[in-house]
Amino acid sequence: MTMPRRLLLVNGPNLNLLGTREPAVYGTDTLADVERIATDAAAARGFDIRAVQSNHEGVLIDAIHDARTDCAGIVINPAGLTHTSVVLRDALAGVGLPVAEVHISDITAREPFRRHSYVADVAVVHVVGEGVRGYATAVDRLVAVVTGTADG
Ligand code: DHK
Repeated sequence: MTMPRRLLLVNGPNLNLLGTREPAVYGTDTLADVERIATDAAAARGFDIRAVQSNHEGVLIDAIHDARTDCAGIVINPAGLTHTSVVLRDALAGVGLPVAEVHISDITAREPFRRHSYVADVAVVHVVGEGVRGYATAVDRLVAVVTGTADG
């Protein structure tokens, strides 16, 4: 089967509030802005994006499972589930697609409980602290991985 030129973009709990949520931490761009940034970055490389955001872990897991059939990789900001969710991590590991983990803020420089990510070691790309532009970075680097053009 030829590789699908599609990425799944997953945004976790509370990211629907982007734009008004703690703007000093997350900025004023909205979830729609984030999805457009990722879509534009993907389109520049001949990929499209299927975007999902949910405040419900099971919805995110179902979307990750569905990606097996028609996506080449997954860009995910698991939000607070980063620091709590074994089941989300297991879903990502289970589908076996390359994963890019992105965080708007620098999770290494905030409260200690944000420093651990259950997703980090199942992701091949990690982007933190670049604001919403980090989604474009994550798309660029994940496309390089899935197309075999990453320089390691
Ligand atoms: C978003 C969240 O909602 C937090 O729970 C994470 C992440 C950080 C972000 O920076 O995008 O700790």
